[in-house]
Amino acid sequence: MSRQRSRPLGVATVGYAFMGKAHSQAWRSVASYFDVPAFERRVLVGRDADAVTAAAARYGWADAVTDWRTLLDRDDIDIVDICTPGWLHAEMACAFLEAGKHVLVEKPLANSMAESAAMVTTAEQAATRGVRSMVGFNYRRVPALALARDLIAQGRLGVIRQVRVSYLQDWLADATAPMTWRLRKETAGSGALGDIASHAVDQVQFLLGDTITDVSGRLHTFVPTRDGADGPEPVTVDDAAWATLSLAGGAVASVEVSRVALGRKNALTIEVYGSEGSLAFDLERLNELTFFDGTASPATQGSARVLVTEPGHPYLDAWWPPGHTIGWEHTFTHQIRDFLTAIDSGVAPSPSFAEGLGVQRVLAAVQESAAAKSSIVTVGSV
Ligand code: SOE
Repeated sequence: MSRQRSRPLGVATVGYAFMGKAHSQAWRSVASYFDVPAFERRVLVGRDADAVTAAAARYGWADAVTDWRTLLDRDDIDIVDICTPGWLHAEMACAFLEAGKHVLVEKPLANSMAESAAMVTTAEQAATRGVRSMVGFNYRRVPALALARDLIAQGRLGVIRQVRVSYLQDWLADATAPMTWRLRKETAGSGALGDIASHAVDQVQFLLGDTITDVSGRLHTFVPTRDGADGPEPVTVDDAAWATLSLAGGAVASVEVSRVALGRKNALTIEVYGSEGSLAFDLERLNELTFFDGTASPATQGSARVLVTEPGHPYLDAWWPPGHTIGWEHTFTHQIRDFLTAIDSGVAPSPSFAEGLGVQRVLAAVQESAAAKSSIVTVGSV
Protein backbone atom coordinates (compact mmCIF):
# COMPACT_ATOMS: atom_id res chain seq x y z
CA MET A 1 0.00 0.00 0.00
CA SER A 2 1.38 3.36 -1.02
CA ARG A 3 1.23 6.21 1.50
CA GLN A 4 -0.25 9.65 0.83
CA ARG A 5 2.32 12.32 1.77
CA SER A 6 1.91 16.06 1.97
CA ARG A 7 5.36 16.63 0.50
CA PRO A 8 8.18 14.67 -1.17
CA LEU A 9 10.53 12.72 1.07
CA GLY A 10 13.73 14.68 1.75
CA VAL A 11 16.95 12.75 1.21
CA ALA A 12 20.51 13.34 2.42
CA THR A 13 23.61 11.29 1.61
CA VAL A 14 26.69 11.30 3.83
CA GLY A 15 29.93 10.78 1.90
CA TYR A 16 30.83 11.60 -1.70
CA ALA A 17 33.77 9.31 -2.45
CA PHE A 18 33.38 6.02 -4.37
CA MET A 19 30.24 4.78 -2.59
CA GLY A 20 28.72 8.27 -2.21
CA LYS A 21 29.17 8.69 -5.96
CA ALA A 22 27.61 5.27 -6.72
CA HIS A 23 24.63 5.99 -4.45
CA SER A 24 24.25 9.52 -5.85
CA GLN A 25 23.83 8.19 -9.38
CA ALA A 26 21.17 5.81 -8.04
CA TRP A 27 19.25 8.62 -6.33
CA ARG A 28 19.57 10.66 -9.53
CA SER A 29 18.18 7.98 -11.85
CA VAL A 30 15.81 5.78 -9.84
CA ALA A 31 12.62 7.84 -10.31
CA SER A 32 13.11 7.94 -14.08
CA TYR A 33 12.76 4.16 -14.34
CA PHE A 34 10.87 2.86 -11.31
CA ASP A 35 7.60 3.84 -9.64
CA VAL A 36 8.85 5.16 -6.33
CA PRO A 37 7.41 7.69 -3.89
CA ALA A 38 8.29 11.31 -4.64
CA PHE A 39 11.56 12.46 -3.08
CA GLU A 40 14.01 15.33 -3.35
CA ARG A 41 17.79 15.14 -3.21
CA ARG A 42 18.30 17.81 -0.59
CA VAL A 43 21.76 17.52 1.03
CA LEU A 44 25.16 15.95 0.47
CA VAL A 45 27.40 15.79 3.57
CA GLY A 46 31.20 15.75 3.66
CA ARG A 47 33.96 17.17 5.85
CA ASP A 48 35.76 19.24 3.19
CA ALA A 49 33.54 22.25 2.39
CA ASP A 50 34.93 22.96 -1.09
CA ALA A 51 35.01 19.31 -2.14
CA VAL A 52 31.50 18.49 -0.89
CA THR A 53 30.08 21.64 -2.50
CA ALA A 54 31.63 20.65 -5.83
CA ALA A 55 30.41 17.04 -5.46
CA ALA A 56 26.86 18.20 -4.61
CA ALA A 57 26.75 20.34 -7.75
CA ARG A 58 28.15 17.54 -9.90
CA TYR A 59 25.90 14.76 -8.54
CA GLY A 60 22.74 16.86 -8.35
CA TRP A 61 22.24 17.50 -4.64
CA ALA A 62 20.53 20.81 -3.82
CA ASP A 63 22.83 21.69 -0.93
CA ALA A 64 26.05 20.64 0.81
CA VAL A 65 26.92 20.71 4.53
CA THR A 66 30.02 19.70 6.49
CA ASP A 67 28.41 18.65 9.79
CA TRP A 68 26.09 15.64 9.65
CA ARG A 69 24.65 16.52 13.06
CA THR A 70 22.94 19.58 11.58
CA LEU A 71 20.58 17.15 9.78
CA LEU A 72 19.28 15.62 13.01
CA ASP A 73 16.83 18.45 13.76
CA ARG A 74 15.86 19.18 10.16
CA ASP A 75 12.22 18.37 9.49
CA ASP A 76 12.83 18.40 5.73
CA ILE A 77 15.18 15.38 5.91
CA ASP A 78 13.37 12.02 6.10
CA ILE A 79 15.99 9.60 4.72
CA VAL A 80 19.74 9.45 5.32
CA ASP A 81 22.02 7.31 3.16
CA ILE A 82 25.32 6.67 4.99
CA CYS A 83 28.26 6.06 2.64
CA THR A 84 31.10 6.76 5.07
CA PRO A 85 33.89 4.44 6.26
CA GLY A 86 32.69 1.80 8.72
CA TRP A 87 33.97 3.43 11.91
CA LEU A 88 31.33 6.17 11.52
CA HIS A 89 28.35 3.93 10.76
CA ALA A 90 27.14 3.13 14.28
CA GLU A 91 27.19 6.65 15.72
CA MET A 92 25.53 8.19 12.67
CA ALA A 93 22.96 5.45 12.04
CA CYS A 94 21.83 5.34 15.68
CA ALA A 95 21.58 9.14 15.92
CA PHE A 96 19.56 9.40 12.70
CA LEU A 97 17.23 6.53 13.59
CA GLU A 98 16.60 8.06 17.02
CA ALA A 99 15.84 11.37 15.26
CA GLY A 100 13.18 9.54 13.20
CA LYS A 101 15.07 9.37 9.88
CA HIS A 102 14.97 6.23 7.71
CA VAL A 103 18.57 4.99 7.30
CA LEU A 104 20.38 3.12 4.55
CA VAL A 105 23.96 2.25 5.54
CA GLU A 106 26.70 0.85 3.29
CA LYS A 107 28.14 -2.58 4.09
CA PRO A 108 29.70 -3.84 6.27
CA LEU A 109 27.19 -2.88 8.95
CA ALA A 110 29.91 -1.67 11.35
CA ASN A 111 33.47 -2.40 12.43
CA SER A 112 32.74 -4.32 15.63
CA MET A 113 30.18 -6.73 17.01
CA ALA A 114 29.32 -4.29 19.83
CA GLU A 115 28.56 -1.48 17.36
CA SER A 116 26.59 -3.83 15.11
CA ALA A 117 24.51 -5.09 18.03
CA ALA A 118 23.77 -1.52 19.19
CA MET A 119 22.63 -0.64 15.66
CA VAL A 120 20.25 -3.61 15.60
CA THR A 121 18.73 -2.62 18.96
CA THR A 122 18.26 0.98 17.83
CA ALA A 123 16.84 -0.12 14.46
CA GLU A 124 14.34 -2.46 16.09
CA GLN A 125 13.16 0.28 18.46
CA ALA A 126 12.89 2.73 15.55
CA ALA A 127 10.88 0.18 13.52
CA THR A 128 8.16 0.25 16.20
CA ARG A 129 7.74 3.94 15.25
CA GLY A 130 7.68 3.16 11.52
CA VAL A 131 11.30 4.25 10.98
CA ARG A 132 13.02 1.93 8.47
CA SER A 133 16.63 0.79 8.11
CA MET A 134 18.57 -1.31 5.63
CA VAL A 135 22.18 -2.32 4.99
CA GLY A 136 23.51 -1.93 1.45
CA PHE A 137 24.58 -5.30 0.10
CA ASN A 138 24.12 -4.16 -3.50
CA TYR A 139 24.96 -7.51 -5.11
CA ARG A 140 21.57 -8.80 -3.93
CA ARG A 141 20.22 -6.46 -6.61
CA VAL A 142 22.12 -7.96 -9.55
CA PRO A 143 19.19 -9.36 -11.60
CA ALA A 144 21.08 -12.60 -12.36
CA LEU A 145 21.73 -13.21 -8.65
CA ALA A 146 18.14 -12.38 -7.70
CA LEU A 147 17.10 -14.88 -10.40
CA ALA A 148 19.56 -17.45 -8.99
CA ARG A 149 17.96 -17.08 -5.57
CA ASP A 150 14.51 -17.59 -7.11
CA LEU A 151 15.64 -20.73 -8.97
CA ILE A 152 17.18 -22.18 -5.81
CA ALA A 153 14.04 -21.35 -3.79
CA GLN A 154 11.90 -23.08 -6.46
CA GLY A 155 13.99 -26.23 -6.00
CA ARG A 156 15.41 -26.16 -9.54
CA LEU A 157 18.81 -27.21 -8.15
CA GLY A 158 17.42 -29.83 -5.76
CA VAL A 159 19.23 -30.11 -2.44
CA ILE A 160 22.13 -27.66 -2.32
CA ARG A 161 25.41 -29.36 -1.52
CA GLN A 162 28.29 -27.03 -2.31
CA VAL A 163 28.80 -23.31 -2.87
CA ARG A 164 32.04 -21.66 -4.02
CA VAL A 165 32.48 -17.90 -3.81
CA SER A 166 35.61 -16.08 -4.87
CA TYR A 167 36.01 -12.29 -4.74
CA LEU A 168 39.39 -11.11 -6.03
CA GLN A 169 40.76 -7.59 -6.49
CA ASP A 170 44.30 -6.27 -6.98
CA TRP A 171 44.27 -2.63 -5.89
CA LEU A 172 46.69 -3.50 -3.02
CA ALA A 173 48.94 -5.83 -5.04
CA ASP A 174 51.54 -3.05 -5.43
CA ALA A 175 53.62 -3.16 -2.21
CA THR A 176 54.36 0.56 -2.63
CA ALA A 177 50.65 1.49 -2.60
CA PRO A 178 50.29 3.91 0.35
CA MET A 179 48.58 3.45 3.68
CA THR A 180 44.84 4.22 3.75
CA TRP A 181 42.04 4.07 6.35
CA ARG A 182 41.10 0.71 4.80
CA LEU A 183 44.39 -0.80 6.09
CA ARG A 184 44.03 0.25 9.74
CA LYS A 185 42.05 -1.97 12.09
CA GLU A 186 40.74 1.00 14.09
CA THR A 187 39.15 2.58 11.01
CA ALA A 188 38.31 -0.40 8.79
CA GLY A 189 37.70 -3.14 11.39
CA SER A 190 39.27 -5.72 9.08
CA GLY A 191 40.68 -5.88 5.55
CA ALA A 192 39.45 -7.97 2.63
CA LEU A 193 37.37 -9.86 5.19
CA GLY A 194 34.96 -7.03 6.09
CA ASP A 195 35.25 -5.23 2.77
CA ILE A 196 34.56 -8.05 0.31
CA ALA A 197 34.09 -11.33 2.21
CA SER A 198 31.08 -9.54 3.72
CA HIS A 199 29.54 -9.58 0.21
CA ALA A 200 30.48 -13.26 -0.23
CA VAL A 201 28.98 -14.32 3.10
CA ASP A 202 25.84 -12.29 2.44
CA GLN A 203 25.47 -13.93 -0.96
CA VAL A 204 25.80 -17.45 0.46
CA GLN A 205 23.02 -16.79 2.98
CA PHE A 206 20.91 -14.78 0.50
CA LEU A 207 21.10 -17.28 -2.36
CA LEU A 208 20.43 -20.34 -0.22
CA GLY A 209 17.96 -18.64 2.14
CA ASP A 210 19.94 -20.44 4.82
CA THR A 211 22.12 -19.63 7.83
CA ILE A 212 25.82 -20.28 8.33
CA THR A 213 26.35 -22.25 11.53
CA ASP A 214 30.12 -22.81 11.77
CA VAL A 215 33.30 -21.68 10.08
CA SER A 216 36.95 -22.43 9.67
CA GLY A 217 39.03 -19.43 8.63
CA ARG A 218 42.42 -18.18 7.62
CA LEU A 219 43.65 -14.60 7.14
CA HIS A 220 46.90 -13.38 5.67
CA THR A 221 48.66 -10.03 5.24
CA PHE A 222 51.21 -10.23 2.43
CA VAL A 223 52.43 -6.62 2.71
CA PRO A 224 52.84 -5.99 6.46
CA THR A 225 54.08 -2.37 6.23
CA ARG A 226 53.06 0.50 3.98
CA ASP A 227 54.12 4.11 3.67
CA GLY A 228 51.94 6.49 5.65
CA ALA A 229 52.16 10.29 5.99
CA ASP A 230 54.73 9.91 8.82
CA GLY A 231 56.78 7.08 7.31
CA PRO A 232 56.37 3.28 7.35
CA GLU A 233 53.27 2.10 9.22
CA PRO A 234 52.17 -1.46 10.08
CA VAL A 235 49.18 -2.83 8.15
CA THR A 236 46.83 -4.10 10.86
CA VAL A 237 44.27 -5.87 8.68
CA ASP A 238 44.25 -8.84 6.29
CA ASP A 239 45.04 -8.62 2.56
CA ALA A 240 43.27 -11.92 1.87
CA ALA A 241 40.92 -14.31 3.66
CA TRP A 242 39.71 -17.88 3.25
CA ALA A 243 36.87 -19.72 4.95
CA THR A 244 34.87 -22.88 4.79
CA LEU A 245 31.34 -22.53 6.07
CA SER A 246 28.66 -25.02 7.14
CA LEU A 247 25.01 -24.14 6.55
CA ALA A 248 22.10 -25.26 8.70
CA GLY A 249 20.51 -27.02 5.71
CA GLY A 250 23.57 -29.25 5.19
CA ALA A 251 25.42 -27.37 2.43
CA VAL A 252 29.12 -26.51 2.70
CA ALA A 253 30.50 -23.30 1.19
CA SER A 254 34.00 -22.04 0.52
CA VAL A 255 34.92 -18.37 0.32
CA GLU A 256 38.21 -16.92 -0.94
CA VAL A 257 38.80 -13.16 -1.09
CA SER A 258 41.82 -11.02 -1.83
CA ARG A 259 42.81 -7.43 -2.56
CA VAL A 260 46.29 -8.49 -3.81
CA ALA A 261 45.28 -10.93 -6.58
CA LEU A 262 47.23 -9.31 -9.40
CA GLY A 263 45.21 -9.08 -12.60
CA ARG A 264 41.79 -9.42 -10.95
CA LYS A 265 40.05 -6.05 -10.71
CA ASN A 266 36.67 -6.78 -9.18
CA ALA A 267 36.18 -10.48 -9.90
CA LEU A 268 33.26 -11.94 -7.97
CA THR A 269 32.39 -15.48 -9.03
CA ILE A 270 29.76 -17.72 -7.46
CA GLU A 271 29.00 -21.38 -8.12
CA VAL A 272 26.18 -23.35 -6.52
CA TYR A 273 25.94 -27.14 -6.85
CA GLY A 274 22.78 -29.06 -5.98
CA SER A 275 21.49 -32.60 -6.41
CA GLU A 276 19.47 -31.67 -9.53
CA GLY A 277 21.37 -28.79 -11.10
CA SER A 278 24.02 -26.12 -10.75
CA LEU A 279 24.48 -22.38 -11.31
CA ALA A 280 27.49 -20.19 -12.05
CA PHE A 281 27.79 -16.38 -11.99
CA ASP A 282 30.64 -14.02 -12.87
CA LEU A 283 30.28 -10.32 -11.99
CA GLU A 284 32.37 -9.37 -15.04
CA ARG A 285 29.50 -10.85 -17.12
CA LEU A 286 26.72 -9.78 -14.80
CA ASN A 287 23.92 -10.08 -17.34
CA GLU A 288 24.47 -13.84 -17.56
CA LEU A 289 23.70 -16.83 -15.38
CA THR A 290 24.98 -20.29 -16.29
CA PHE A 291 22.44 -22.99 -15.49
CA PHE A 292 22.98 -26.75 -15.70
CA ASP A 293 19.76 -28.74 -15.48
CA GLY A 294 20.72 -32.21 -14.25
CA THR A 295 17.17 -33.45 -14.82
CA ALA A 296 17.34 -32.91 -18.60
CA SER A 297 18.03 -35.81 -20.94
CA PRO A 298 21.76 -36.69 -20.99
CA ALA A 299 21.54 -36.53 -24.79
CA THR A 300 20.93 -32.79 -24.70
CA GLN A 301 22.20 -31.90 -21.25
CA GLY A 302 24.63 -29.03 -21.08
CA SER A 303 25.15 -25.70 -19.37
CA ALA A 304 22.83 -22.99 -20.64
CA ARG A 305 24.04 -19.41 -20.69
CA VAL A 306 20.90 -17.55 -19.65
CA LEU A 307 20.92 -13.95 -20.80
CA VAL A 308 19.25 -12.18 -17.88
CA THR A 309 17.68 -9.28 -19.77
CA GLU A 310 14.05 -10.42 -20.09
CA PRO A 311 11.29 -8.19 -18.69
CA GLY A 312 10.23 -11.14 -16.54
CA HIS A 313 13.64 -11.23 -14.83
CA PRO A 314 14.05 -9.36 -11.53
CA TYR A 315 14.19 -5.54 -11.93
CA LEU A 316 14.46 -5.69 -15.73
CA ASP A 317 10.96 -4.63 -16.74
CA ALA A 318 12.09 -1.08 -15.92
CA TRP A 319 15.02 -1.06 -18.32
CA TRP A 320 15.65 -2.00 -21.95
CA PRO A 321 14.25 -4.50 -24.48
CA PRO A 322 15.64 -8.08 -24.22
CA GLY A 323 19.33 -8.39 -25.04
CA HIS A 324 20.15 -4.81 -24.03
CA THR A 325 22.41 -5.16 -21.02
CA ILE A 326 22.73 -3.22 -17.77
CA GLY A 327 25.80 -2.54 -15.57
CA TRP A 328 27.23 -2.51 -12.05
CA GLU A 329 25.77 0.90 -11.21
CA HIS A 330 22.22 -0.36 -11.76
CA THR A 331 22.53 -2.53 -8.64
CA PHE A 332 22.57 0.66 -6.56
CA THR A 333 19.54 2.02 -8.41
CA HIS A 334 17.70 -1.22 -7.63
CA GLN A 335 18.78 -0.93 -4.00
CA ILE A 336 17.35 2.59 -3.69
CA ARG A 337 14.18 1.43 -5.46
CA ASP A 338 13.73 -1.40 -2.94
CA PHE A 339 14.42 0.89 0.03
CA LEU A 340 11.96 3.56 -1.13
CA THR A 341 9.32 0.95 -1.93
CA ALA A 342 9.67 -0.54 1.56
CA ILE A 343 9.39 2.89 3.20
CA ASP A 344 6.31 3.65 1.11
CA SER A 345 4.57 0.36 1.77
CA GLY A 346 5.47 0.18 5.46
CA VAL A 347 7.17 -3.18 4.97
CA ALA A 348 10.53 -3.81 6.68
CA PRO A 349 13.27 -3.58 4.03
CA SER A 350 15.83 -6.35 3.56
CA PRO A 351 18.68 -6.83 4.28
CA SER A 352 17.88 -5.51 7.74
CA PHE A 353 20.48 -4.42 10.27
CA ALA A 354 19.84 -7.80 11.94
CA GLU A 355 20.86 -9.53 8.69
CA GLY A 356 23.93 -7.28 8.58
CA LEU A 357 24.74 -8.37 12.14
CA GLY A 358 24.34 -11.99 11.00
CA VAL A 359 27.09 -11.40 8.41
CA GLN A 360 29.28 -9.70 11.05
CA ARG A 361 28.89 -12.74 13.31
CA VAL A 362 30.19 -15.02 10.56
CA LEU A 363 33.13 -12.67 9.86
CA ALA A 364 33.95 -12.48 13.58
CA ALA A 365 33.94 -16.29 13.72
CA VAL A 366 36.33 -16.42 10.74
CA GLN A 367 38.63 -13.98 12.55
CA GLU A 368 38.44 -16.04 15.72
CA SER A 369 39.18 -19.28 13.86
CA ALA A 370 42.09 -17.67 12.00
CA ALA A 371 43.58 -16.28 15.21
CA ALA A 372 43.25 -19.61 17.01
CA LYS A 373 44.76 -21.45 14.03
CA SER A 374 42.53 -24.24 15.22
CA SER A 375 42.16 -25.86 11.83
CA ILE A 376 45.86 -25.75 10.94
CA VAL A 377 47.73 -29.02 11.25
CA THR A 378 51.47 -29.01 10.52
CA VAL A 379 52.28 -31.49 7.78
CA GLY A 380 54.20 -34.40 9.26
CA SER A 381 52.91 -33.85 12.80
CA VAL A 382 50.42 -36.70 12.46
C1 SOE B 1 36.63 -1.96 -2.43
O1 SOE B 1 37.26 -3.18 -2.26
C2 SOE B 1 35.19 -2.07 -2.92
O2 SOE B 1 34.81 -0.77 -3.25
C3 SOE B 1 34.20 -2.57 -1.88
O3 SOE B 1 34.21 -1.76 -0.71
C4 SOE B 1 32.82 -2.63 -2.49
O4 SOE B 1 31.87 -3.11 -1.58
C5 SOE B 1 32.86 -3.53 -3.73
O5 SOE B 1 31.60 -3.55 -4.33
C6 SOE B 1 33.87 -3.02 -4.70
O6 SOE B 1 35.11 -2.91 -4.06
